[in-house]
Amino acid sequence: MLRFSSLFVRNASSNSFSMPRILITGANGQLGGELAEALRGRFGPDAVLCTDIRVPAPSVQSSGAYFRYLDCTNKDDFARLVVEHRITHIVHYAALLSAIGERNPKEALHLNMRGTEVALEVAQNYGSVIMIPSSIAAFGPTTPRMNTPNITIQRPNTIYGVSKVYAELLGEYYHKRFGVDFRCVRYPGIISWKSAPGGGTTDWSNHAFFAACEPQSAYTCFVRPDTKMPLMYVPDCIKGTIDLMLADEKKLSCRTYNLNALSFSPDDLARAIRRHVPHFKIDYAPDMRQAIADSWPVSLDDADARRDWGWQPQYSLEALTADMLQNIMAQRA
Ligand code: AKB
Repeated sequence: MLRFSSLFVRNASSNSFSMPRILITGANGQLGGELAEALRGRFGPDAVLCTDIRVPAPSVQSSGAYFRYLDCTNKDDFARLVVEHRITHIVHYAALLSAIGERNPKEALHLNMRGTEVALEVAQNYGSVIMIPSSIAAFGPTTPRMNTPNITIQRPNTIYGVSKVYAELLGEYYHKRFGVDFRCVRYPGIISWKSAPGGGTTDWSNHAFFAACEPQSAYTCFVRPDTKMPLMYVPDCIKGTIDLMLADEKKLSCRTYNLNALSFSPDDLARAIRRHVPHFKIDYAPDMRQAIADSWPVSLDDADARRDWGWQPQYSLEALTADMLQNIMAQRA
């Protein structure tokens, strides 16, 4: 049954849409619910269709967005939703992340690669704008680690990283060869309180906050204290995603953009948390995720995103820490 009520009109001459209608795959992950909420706030209650293979996550339910089951590797099912809901924009989040991907490389290979191929095919067939976020995982041990350029060496050594390089290159190929409006941002680790991340190497940055709010206020971190990584608070991530999704195509000098915000280590974060929770304790038991973290950049050069579509993160480590702790405590009260 068609649930969306507002009319979608594509302006063929400018390739713009009077009323975006957005389908999100993998919406039950860390970011889908928050993105859906922000998009509904901007474009109205009918603007967003969340999809996943699992029952709707609490953040998706509380966003109020419509929800449909979708295995994004199934092209017919994907196309049917795009047609029935007159989708103008696809945000393709469904993927197995870095750490969980290493535990299930074949599953990651199928979901991440095939999901990307299907999403691009559907976008081509139905003229949707397609946003496929990439990641710092698309870089590897031979990439320059400080202020990593937008165009540089990309030889990742995780299956997730390989699949993200594939998504970047395939999306750019579909853009050049078939005119698909493909857009991509390389996310750093994202910190959020409404939904937890699942299976990433940057997850320590979220876990530490939730552990700090437990009565014993102690956390055992799976990477070393000095492991500095690129990180970002979720409001900046959502804003950057929407800004690129809606940016005037004429202003885009490329299709894949680095996004930088903060770089900090578990030790830096522990000190920031202790300003609010003085008895917070952290100890360290590095595991296989250390090697992944060591192969990724420390910071990214995002000058292209700043110049082309005005990217500018808002949150400092201090502001993020205060906001995270306040929200987690309020959620538990
Ligand atoms: C991960 O750690 O795998 C993700 C990412 C950086 O893409 N958070």
